Amino acid sequence: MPPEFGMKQMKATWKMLVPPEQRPTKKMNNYNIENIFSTTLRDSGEVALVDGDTKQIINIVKTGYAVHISRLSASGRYLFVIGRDAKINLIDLWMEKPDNVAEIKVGLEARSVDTSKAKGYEDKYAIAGSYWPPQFVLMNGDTLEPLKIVSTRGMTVDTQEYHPEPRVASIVASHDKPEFVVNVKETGKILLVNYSDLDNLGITEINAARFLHDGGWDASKRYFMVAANQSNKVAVVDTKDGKLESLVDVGKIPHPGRGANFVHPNFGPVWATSHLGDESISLIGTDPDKHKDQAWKVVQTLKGQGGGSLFIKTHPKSKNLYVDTALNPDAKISQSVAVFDLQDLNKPYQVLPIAEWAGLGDGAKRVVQPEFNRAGDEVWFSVWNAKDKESALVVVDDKTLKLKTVIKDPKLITPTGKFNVYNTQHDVY
Ligand code: DHE
Repeated sequence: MPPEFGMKQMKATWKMLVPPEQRPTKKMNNYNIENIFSTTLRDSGEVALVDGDTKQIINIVKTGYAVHISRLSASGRYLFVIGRDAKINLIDLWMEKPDNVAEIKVGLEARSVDTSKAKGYEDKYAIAGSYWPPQFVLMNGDTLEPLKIVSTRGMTVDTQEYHPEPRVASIVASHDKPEFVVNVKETGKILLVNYSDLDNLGITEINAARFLHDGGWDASKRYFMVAANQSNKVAVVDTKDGKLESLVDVGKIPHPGRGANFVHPNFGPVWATSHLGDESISLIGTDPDKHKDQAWKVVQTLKGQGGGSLFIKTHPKSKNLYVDTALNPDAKISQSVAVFDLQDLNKPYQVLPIAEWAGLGDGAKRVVQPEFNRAGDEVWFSVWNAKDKESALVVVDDKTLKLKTVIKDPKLITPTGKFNVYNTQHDVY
């Protein structure tokens, strides 16, 4: 059994590199910070901050081991990065050269981090969930000082047996209420953690389904849609009423990332997920007011290039839906993406040979995680190669589906996730 990791251990790892009073009082650089892409460099334990306007690397910032995701504070000033080793880095984007200002280790293994987004709590708190120990911790938003740790050990949702190590998967902050949505994988419970009073913490425990993993908001940001991956379901939580809205059967092992929201030509607003286990893309109706009959039902299933899909993406200004197949065993499929026309979903998808466009040498060259720029007119892909091989970022013009730019640099080692500041801050997807 690995050791526990409580307040004492967390405090011992907590480093304040630049205290808040020594930080800038206004933005000290000329970057358009809303269009910076925090790019995971998985195997070098760093993020590359890439200027979305000039396509230049602003800084390479040291982070945790096998760094995983980035999230933004409500104001867009602070960037939070978490590694698999449960190390969190707090990066201040107002600095002349954005860099780390604080760090902490919150456990031995972790995947998720987010920050308080509700009115009156902007930039106030951060939260991180860990795989080990099974717990989440609330921290000060501008210092990472750990404030409160909550264990997630408990009973499973179905057979109601004790689970000693239910891992914390995705966490998302409500924009409307002082609440974090915390998804506990093995117990299948979704916790709505109200952070308005840390001493009398209110937690609403919602029964969903086992194996909760990744997810995102519907377009209205009222409903959180989360994959219960090995259950082949998507759980829908109504964060306004604080209850489970529905459990929707989808394809095999849904893996949405944060999913994709768009207006279906016949069925109104939908949220979409692709799958690891099959080639399907499930479109779920999300508008119970105006499209009651379609709400929380799979209204259409698209057929993509194959299984092994990790991420799917569109943008409110885009007419395209991009579906990667990064883990498909066929190199032709893992090195390209499918693009569906949102105005005519019955049209065959187009295939963009992203890895070929990157013009790299040999290697796996998996094409992973589409991410839009601030304007919503470019979509960025990582071409993820091994650590000792060349990788790249490929930028595609969303209107023409033509190659716009290839970003290459010896420092871009194993790029995977990319987090556009504005889109991540406002949950635009
Ligand atoms: Fe991830 C999100 C867990 C492997 C890239 N990944 C997530 C989330 C979880 C998770 C719980 C949701 C976080 C949130 O929203 O708060 N990931 C895991 C694993 O347990 C798993 C399967 C195995 C592991 O050893 O970690 C795993 N993930 C990977 C990868 O191998 C990926 C493809 C490459 C990498 O960088 O490690 C990868 N995961 C990502 C990315 C996101 C993510 C890019 C965020 C997507 C987004 O658009 O928000």
